[in-house]
Amino acid sequence: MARKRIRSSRFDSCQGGGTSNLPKGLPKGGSNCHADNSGIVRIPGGEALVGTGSPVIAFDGEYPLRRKKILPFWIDATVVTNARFQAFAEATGYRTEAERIGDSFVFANFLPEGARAKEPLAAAPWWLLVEGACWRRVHGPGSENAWNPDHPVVQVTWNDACAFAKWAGGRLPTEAEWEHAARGGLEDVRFPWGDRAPDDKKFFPCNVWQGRFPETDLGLDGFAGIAPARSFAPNSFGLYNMVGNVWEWTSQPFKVRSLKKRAASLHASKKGFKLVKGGSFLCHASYCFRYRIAARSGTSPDSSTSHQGFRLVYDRQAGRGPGGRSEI
Ligand SMILES: [Ca+2]
Repeated sequence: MARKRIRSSRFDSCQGGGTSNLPKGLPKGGSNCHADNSGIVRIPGGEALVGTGSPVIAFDGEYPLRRKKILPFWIDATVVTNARFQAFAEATGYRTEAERIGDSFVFANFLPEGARAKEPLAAAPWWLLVEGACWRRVHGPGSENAWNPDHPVVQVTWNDACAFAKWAGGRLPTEAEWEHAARGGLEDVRFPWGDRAPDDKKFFPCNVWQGRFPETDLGLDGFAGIAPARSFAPNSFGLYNMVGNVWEWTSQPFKVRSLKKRAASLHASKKGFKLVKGGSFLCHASYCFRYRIAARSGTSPDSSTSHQGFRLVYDRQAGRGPGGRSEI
């Protein structure tokens, strides 16, 4: 019961680290890297840009623009799909936190008829805690037919993502790695494709919301809801949907520096939250303009929703050299 209260009270109204809950007997990291290298992209190291000198939501800690040195790494071209997560679940017997607890957060517009929803979040009534919602039934019981192996896995907590990462031989990215990868070598740009912002009329480079939030998503970008992980044009590094579609967990805690005392107190309730990046299909410029590279938010590590996913990074290229390791 206490856990449910925590999940409910610590959920971030907009978009929503440690040890994983790995069951005994899981293989250690490294032994289950990808069978081949398709879908993994090498990202050059060097000086990564993080943040922005022109914040849109300064309260989130987007400012300032800073430079961080990073090593080369490999990253998934897409977020982890349902098919990959299913392989993990079948190989290990892993059950997500939502499966163990028995409920998860669902966007109200997608609630199937007959699904049981508890009280909505006061700060964001479009989020409902629904019994039986999990990565296999994203919107709750009755949504099984909406499950698609090519869609991003969602309804996974940070702890679930860490468990998957350990099995897959990867890890969640740092903010610097994530932003460096998202920029695709374009330096100080707002979006993975450049500086032109998506609009509601004719420029649809990613999966976000069109129309009045939260009443009507016109789906003018082709998707009124989640899109396949490999959709829209990739960035210059070949990475898909670095912004929009689903939020992505990172390895880091959510911290906001240089805030005035009053603003800092408003963030106090997010102690222990994890940093998430990229925004989702529910974002719109009028409400949650966070489908930008420098945008950021924080989510409780035991929260799961229908628009939260993740992708992994790897310190070594899979399938190369002794034991699947390779040199950097
Ligand atoms: Ca859309």
